[in-house]
Amino acid sequence: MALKLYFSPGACSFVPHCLLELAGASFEPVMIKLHKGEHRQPEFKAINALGQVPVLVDGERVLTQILAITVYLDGLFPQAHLLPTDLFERAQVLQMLAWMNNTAHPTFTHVFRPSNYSPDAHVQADIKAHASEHYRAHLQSLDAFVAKRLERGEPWLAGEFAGPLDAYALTLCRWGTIAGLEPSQFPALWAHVQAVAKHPDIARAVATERLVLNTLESPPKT
Ligand SMILES: N[C@@H](CCC(=O)N[C@@H](CS)C(=O)NCC(=O)O)C(=O)O
Repeated sequence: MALKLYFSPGACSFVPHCLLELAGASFEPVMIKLHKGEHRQPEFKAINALGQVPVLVDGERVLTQILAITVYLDGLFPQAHLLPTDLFERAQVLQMLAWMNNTAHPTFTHVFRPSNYSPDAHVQADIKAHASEHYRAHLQSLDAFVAKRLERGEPWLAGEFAGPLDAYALTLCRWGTIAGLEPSQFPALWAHVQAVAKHPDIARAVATERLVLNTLESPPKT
């Protein structure tokens, strides 16, 4: 199997990166440096016209979007239990994954890259301030979600097996620190993120991407 993952350290591509590690997949990680604009180069745009990571390549097949990649990897590696097999539980995990991907994530993009939304520096400052408050509220919701899920006595957000929700929770919490949000204000989330980073498979992805969980303690790596 010739799997390739186009990723950028610290970006949302961390989620499929963790899934590949959790699945024990043999894959080639291909680093795209977003801060150097490599995602806007014609070579990369020929692979993903949207100019975004992650991109999963399986031989001749090219797949983008974290939700789609998650479902695909779950099908390729059923032994890894990346998604629950019970239909309703599976839909619930995808429901939360969709919220992370289509609500929390784009809010952070407004904080991190307000220039995507206006060329005017004053407007950008307003966008950033407003989105930061929204992002704090999203992390509070995520904190409540984590606390509720872990109340069930299972170690990971989908139950017995670590998966996409755990990896995305780590990413969103880490991005919070880039937005200036001290992670200890989200106690259940922050405790879980630290446990997620210690999962032996996820720890490999953390090491490859050289991620610091709380960037307020050292310079951010985006
Ligand atoms: N909904 C997309 C989001 C992808 C995305 O926003 N990727 C970011 C990195 S976290 C990116 O490549 N940004 C570069 C850009 O949009 O210019 C997915 O699930 O893959």
